[in-house]
Amino acid sequence: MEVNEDNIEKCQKRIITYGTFDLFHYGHLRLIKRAKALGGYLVVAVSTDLFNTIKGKVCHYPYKHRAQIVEALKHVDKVIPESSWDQKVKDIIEHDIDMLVMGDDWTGKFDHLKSHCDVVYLSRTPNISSTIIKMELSQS
Ligand code: C2G
Repeated sequence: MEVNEDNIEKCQKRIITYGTFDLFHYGHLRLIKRAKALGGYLVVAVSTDLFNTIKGKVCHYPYKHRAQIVEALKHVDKVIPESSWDQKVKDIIEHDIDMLVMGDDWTGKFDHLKSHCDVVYLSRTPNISSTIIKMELSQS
């Protein structure tokens, strides 16, 4: 994006998003692309294997592989581990975040962070999830 007086503010916005990103799919990609489009720098916090246990999520792939896939995306500037529900304020401060972006299945859940940064919920991509993929594969 060419930087000029009209979009300099937008270019510099620093965005963060959080997720498991198991069996990386189109819904994950659309979220990441739209999050990046809201600013100029995107941090993605990928849930660790231990944190997924706390979240009650069973992952097909380990953190190392899930993080490497996210890190390889051209839209992503930095990947950090997400190991607890409570790290978001520290992350926002440490990475100088202007905006937290999540899918709207999380609507309202992170409004308490609005005193630290903007909070935006984007529409979830319908009919795709790691769970649906697993179900479809098990039936094929
Ligand atoms: N997502 C989406 N469309 C889908 C599936 C997921 O937009 N069809 C979004 C989710 O809303 C989320 C991101 O992609 O913003 C990652 O989704 P998951 O990997 O399922 O992450 P989740 O288990 O929701 O973890 O602290 C927050 C949690 O770590 C979020």
